[in-house]
Parts: sequence; structure tokens; C-alpha cells
Amino acid sequence: MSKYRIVMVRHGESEWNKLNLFCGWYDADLSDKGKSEAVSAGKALKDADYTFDVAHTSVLTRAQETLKAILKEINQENLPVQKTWRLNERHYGGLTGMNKAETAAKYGEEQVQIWRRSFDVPPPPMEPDHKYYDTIVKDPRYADGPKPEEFPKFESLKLTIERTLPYWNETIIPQLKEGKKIIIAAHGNSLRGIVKHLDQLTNDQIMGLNLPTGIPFVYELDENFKPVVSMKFLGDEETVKAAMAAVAAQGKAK
Ligand code: DG2
Repeated sequence: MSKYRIVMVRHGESEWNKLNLFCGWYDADLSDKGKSEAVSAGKALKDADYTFDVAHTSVLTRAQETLKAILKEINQENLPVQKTWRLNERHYGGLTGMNKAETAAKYGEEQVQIWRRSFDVPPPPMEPDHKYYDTIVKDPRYADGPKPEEFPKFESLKLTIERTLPYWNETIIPQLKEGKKIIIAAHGNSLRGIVKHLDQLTNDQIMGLNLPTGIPFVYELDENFKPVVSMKFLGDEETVKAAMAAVAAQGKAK
């Protein structure tokens, strides 16, 4: 029987999604399309009568702005929002800022698929001479964490899950137990990590999951936090399928 319900959403299209660049911890803004996806996500939640007691998001602008637009649409602009680097996108290391299709043309689509979707093969590290190294490492938003020794220079999905799950277990689960209605606005891979955990997907199964931007999805969980309803999108099936296929295709050489 369903005891808990939680809504998750990947942020709307970012400027770097639009340009098809590996983004990771770079703080890209939402594109105009992404802003309207966020509004549509809010309308879909409003139409389905969703309200929340608390929201969680990453420390990155694209997720926060998506959440803000959603909360505006559902008239909950004053909802408490908890922000954490643990919900950040996975750190794309040395690939950050590179075009996904050009990278596929240079290194092969198979290699790019491994970098994007394998469970435990990380991208190359972001070296100190990388264009965005200082922008990210010295960003004051990270003053409270991660600690210097845990600050990632690259992350596989496995490493992403290792820093996201403590937040799920120590912050989200206790709030669900208190009966709080929760929304999480985060990123393609931080959410894939949570989905893998909830649905107990194998390392191979998770490779096939591409989350679309700006379409909320719902989990209903039993008393042991096992899904009774998994990843139910608030969007029409064909649109969701096409959006997932478009994300998968971002790694194809043009
Ligand atoms: C994308 C995900 O992250 O890329 O970092 O480029 O969700 O923050 O837009 P997001 C990025 P893929 O893993 O789908 O290539």
C-alpha cells in the first residue's frame, strides 16, 4: 500500500543543454525554452492539485530557477527550500564545456555513451588548468561543503550516488516519515541516482534511462520506502518518450 509520495523534476532546458555542452557543476542558466518548461511543470502540478510542505534542490541556478517557477505556478512561493550540493548534477570533469556531438565525432559515440551513461566509468578529471576549474572550485557557494578533500574533480554515476544518497537517507526520508509532502528539483544524473536506488535498477538497466527536462514525475512508496508507483510522469506518454529519446541522442555525432 502506498504510504509516501514524492515528486521529482529535472530542471528545464539550460543554455548549455541547448548548446549540447557537458555541463556538470558549471552554473548554466535556463534557456527561454527551459523557463517555459518550468512554468509548464508548475501548471501540470497545479492541474493535478499538488501542494508541498518542503522543497529540495541543488546549489545550481538551473534547478533553483525551475523550482522557483514551479512554486510560483502552484502559489507556494514561500515554501521552505533546502539547497544542497549533494543534489548537484554529476561533475563532468574534463568534459565540462565540451560539445557532446563533437566529442562523439572525436572519440566515438561508444566512448561518449560510456562517459555519459556507464555506472562506474568516470569522465577524465578536471585539471587545474581547465577553463572552468577556478570558477567551480573557488565558487563561494561551496564554502559550506563539499569539504576540500571531498570536492569532486570528476564523477561517475556511482560516485554521484555515493554523495546524493546520504542526503536522501538522512534528510528526505525523515521528512517523509514526518508526513511532509516533498518536491525535489534537481538534475538528470543526480535524479537517475535516486531512481536507481528506489527501483533497485541494475548497473545495466540504469544505462538506458534518460530523464527529460522539465517534466515532473511521481513516486509512491510503501512503509519500507519501496515503490508502489514508479516514475509516473505528469505528461503525455508520447511527449515523454520523445523527450527521453532526444536526451539519449545528444551523444550522437552529427
Ligand atoms: C547534463 C546531463 O546535466 O548530461 O551535465 O550536461 O541535468 O544538469 O542538464 P543537467 C550535463 P547527460 O548526462 O544527459 O549527458
